[in-house]
Amino acid sequence: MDARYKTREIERRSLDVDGLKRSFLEWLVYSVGKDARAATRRDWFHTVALSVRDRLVDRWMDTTRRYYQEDAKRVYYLSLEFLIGRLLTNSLSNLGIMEECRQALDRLGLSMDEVIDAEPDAALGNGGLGRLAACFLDSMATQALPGYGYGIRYEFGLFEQRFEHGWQVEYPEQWLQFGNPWEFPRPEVLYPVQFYGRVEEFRDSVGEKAYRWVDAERVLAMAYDTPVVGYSGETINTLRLWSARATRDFNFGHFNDGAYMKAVEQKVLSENLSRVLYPNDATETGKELRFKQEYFFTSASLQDILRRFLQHHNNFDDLPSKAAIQLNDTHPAIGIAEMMRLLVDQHAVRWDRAWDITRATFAYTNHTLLPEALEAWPVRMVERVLPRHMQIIYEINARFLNRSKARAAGDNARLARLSLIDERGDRRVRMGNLAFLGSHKVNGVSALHTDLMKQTVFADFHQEFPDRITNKTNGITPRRWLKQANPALSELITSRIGDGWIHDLGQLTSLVEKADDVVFREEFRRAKRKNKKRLAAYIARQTGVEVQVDSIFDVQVKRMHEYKRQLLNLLHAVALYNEMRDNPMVSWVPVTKIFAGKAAPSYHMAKLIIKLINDVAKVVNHDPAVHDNLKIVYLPNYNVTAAEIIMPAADLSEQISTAGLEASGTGNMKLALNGALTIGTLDGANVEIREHVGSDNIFIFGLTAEEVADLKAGGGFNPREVIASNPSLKRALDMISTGVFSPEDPNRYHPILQALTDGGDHFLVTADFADYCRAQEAAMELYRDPEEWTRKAILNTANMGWFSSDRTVNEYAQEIWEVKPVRAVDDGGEGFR
Ligand code: OX2
Repeated sequence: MDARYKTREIERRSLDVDGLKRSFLEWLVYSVGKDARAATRRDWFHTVALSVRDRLVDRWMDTTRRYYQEDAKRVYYLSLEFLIGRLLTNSLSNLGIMEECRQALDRLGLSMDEVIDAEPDAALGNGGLGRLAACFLDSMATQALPGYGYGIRYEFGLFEQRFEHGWQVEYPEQWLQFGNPWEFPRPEVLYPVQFYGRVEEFRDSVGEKAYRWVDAERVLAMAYDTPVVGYSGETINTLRLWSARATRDFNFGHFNDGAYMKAVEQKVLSENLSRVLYPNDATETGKELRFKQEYFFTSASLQDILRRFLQHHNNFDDLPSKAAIQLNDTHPAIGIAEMMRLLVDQHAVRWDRAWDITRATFAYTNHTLLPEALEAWPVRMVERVLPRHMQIIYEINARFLNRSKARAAGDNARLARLSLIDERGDRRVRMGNLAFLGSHKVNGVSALHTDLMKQTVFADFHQEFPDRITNKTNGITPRRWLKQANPALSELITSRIGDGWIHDLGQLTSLVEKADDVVFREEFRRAKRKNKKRLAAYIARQTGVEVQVDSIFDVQVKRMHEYKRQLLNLLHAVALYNEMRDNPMVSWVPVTKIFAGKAAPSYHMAKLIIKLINDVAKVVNHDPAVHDNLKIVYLPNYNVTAAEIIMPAADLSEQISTAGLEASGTGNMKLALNGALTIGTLDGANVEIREHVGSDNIFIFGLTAEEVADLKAGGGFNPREVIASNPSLKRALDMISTGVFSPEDPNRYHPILQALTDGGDHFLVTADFADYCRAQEAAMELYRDPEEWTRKAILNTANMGWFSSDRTVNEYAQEIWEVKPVRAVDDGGEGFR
């Protein structure tokens, strides 16, 4: 071997400080093309990322080879969203070379924090659903499960949120502008995806009726691969994202008739498919481009999955024992029809067999019961965009309804509900029903949500298929959400119980007894305080507001949505503001209300609530009468990177959705794991958090899901009466409606007041207000006793181990996917730690 190549080879693998430093310098010069004097922070980030990437590639290829050689059963996680965030700290930390890297940079006179800060935040998702997908990737790799993520490589991720005069304004998020050092373009991994055209019927070789999809437009899907580093670096899985490329099969007719430019233009437009992430969280837009995105990435992924399968097999009967396909919500549900098309039309598999194979391969996760989020595409559009799929959906439906008819015994209403087609109004394809029918397992994301699925949206399907619905309560990765985000607490924990918790979070229960240890409590408080200082500095930088580190950091960070009830939190803030002004002699517990979260650009009510929070903040933060005992801040542009600073610093975690409407929540888990006490309703995973941390260590308030359902069934309630009987609520609402917070436009908030009164207060803000205030008072009272507060905070951290996404992913692996870990054979200690 060439000697020079050999030294590079060694350098490439070396994980010590000198080796890292040498490789940084080499990368800077030979790949980034700068010398150390001219290099910017961004150049250094690229340099470091590329050097780290070098150290992944061998392990990555080993992993892929291992799966291939063992012909392991793979899991394919199909998701329109992966909310990844930054990857540098994640890679360094999972490889165990964080300190070495810091020192190597130090020797070059560089600050590691600045290098880390130069990485853009990959926001290829909206919120919980996309972040869950990213946590699952981490957990699959950590547990050596052969898991692949499949999605879209959006050129523009979730918009950047800025505030202009307190209003949310959206800016494009150009995360790829300076290149992405983590991805490997695969120009040779290219699949055609078709749209439009028509279906032709013909007779196959044995004289049976068959169909072909002709005259369609074609787009190409090109793969970009990102390595997914598991903890310890033993297993490195793949996230494969598709980018749209125009085909080059020009119609030569166009050249002759002078329409060349038009033809090219058309081709260029086809690349819009992977241009931008739709910015709606748990609501659908019903746009054709969105439907095409869904089919685009699903079709490319299935073609890729079948290609991989066919390398080893020629009998599709084996597919379910070699591939599990998980549908992250209904976004990839068209995959059911696509799999049928690929099997029946392209591989000549008989319908019944194809259906059994499809169902045994697919599983579907439902993430919400909100009616506005249940996808239903107009039949006319599906027919036009995917004519063959529409036929296939009709065929699936006909066979299913035929079978069910016998059991339904003339109950036509029931058959209408089971149908894949909603016949009311303009006919629509119900993607949830398609996903349910085409899957062998269907799961909810918390115990309560799964029960409600059985009772509500999927009640009829649950009767038809009583074994199909199963619960898989969400989880979060402890690597990113404790080890990386909260070094202060991580180090404290490791100093007492070792570092086994990083891959086995249940070990945190050993901390339970430490809750009674004064010294440990003191250290726990010190770690929290350090994190609060870091957040206070961040708040000052982002908003200019100075907050007291000793105040309660009362945190509500999540998408802005009426059902999440940021408005309830804000009304409490106004009530508290009034009380503080009325009673200046009382020694108030200082409170900092911290909000963050984006609103969908077309969700006017959500944007108005953001403006209201900013308006109230302006008044309260400048009022000398409250003596700085109350501050309100709205942090702009909430994303994974911001969450990593916020979660570790919170004292109080706001999880206050109208019961029955938040499927699970995962921010609730991140906050409690980092030692925040939850104030929340019995909704989503809050119910299970209470079971784990103990009802003494959580503030529960409000109507239960059952009470909410009964209230609605009984015709609702009268919010005006509730308001009239609660002076503090009435006063807060009066102030908002008379323009105390918006003197320049006193009527600005009438839509909000309208919704709370004549609108019927759909989300029960007024109904839960009094009990919420009671719970807030209890929290403030407890905060006066730091020892007792800390004891409860420790018990939260100690008992949150069950909420690791390792546990969640294991449940999926065993009960839905039937996949097993594929571990590396011992490499004689040469590999990563
Ligand atoms: C979210 C749900 O709203 C949230 O409760 C859940 O924790 C998260 O998914 C992960 O399961 N879009 N986002 C969600 O649902 C949909 C649809």
